[in-house]
Amino acid sequence: MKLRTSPTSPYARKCVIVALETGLADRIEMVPTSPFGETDLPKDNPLGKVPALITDGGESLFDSPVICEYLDSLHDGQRLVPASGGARWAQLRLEALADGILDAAVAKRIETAMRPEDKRWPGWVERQDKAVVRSLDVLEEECSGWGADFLIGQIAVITALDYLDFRFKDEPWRTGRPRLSGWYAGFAQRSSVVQSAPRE
Ligand SMILES: N[C@@H](CCC(=O)N[C@@H](CS)C(=O)NCC(=O)O)C(=O)O
Repeated sequence: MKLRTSPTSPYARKCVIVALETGLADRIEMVPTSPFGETDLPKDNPLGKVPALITDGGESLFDSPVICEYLDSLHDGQRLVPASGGARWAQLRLEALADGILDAAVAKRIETAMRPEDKRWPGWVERQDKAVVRSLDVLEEECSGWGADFLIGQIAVITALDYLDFRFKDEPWRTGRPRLSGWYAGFAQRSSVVQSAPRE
């Protein structure tokens, strides 16, 4: 398999963490791809985004939740995406919330770091900020119930929190969120998390 990925993409990082957690990393060749540079990425993902996975059968899969669930179907260990029941919906909901934080943070990053200054829209950045704050507050309320779980939802959460540290380190998400900070500290040194840390 091949994973088209960029070392700063948090969505691709979710897939890398899943690959490491499930023991599949050795079966995946990483193909560095810059979605904003000159690239043939659309042949594997018409949306022009990373990550994209090319399976051993030559098919391409895209969108990190789809890739993560596909990888999770290839091993015999504990499922990171529960197959059914309440546990499945709880994990998919948590993944969606964390991915939504990423969507808002990435939109803000594009607006503030890439869009020409005279074309920026402060109201749009404010809207993304509010979405991030509301979602972090929900995580603060809910994280005490996660126990020792490190499933797809928690993988997405740690990826989102690390992305905030990586791109917005002057806007500390830990302030006023002691439980989420404690949860993060407990998992940040996990091998798959350390190995997949974003690199500029
Ligand atoms: N929903 C997608 C989002 C992927 C995404 O937005 N990736 C960014 C890199 S972090 C990208 O390739 N952006 C290029 C673009 O939006 O054109 C996923 O979960 O895989």
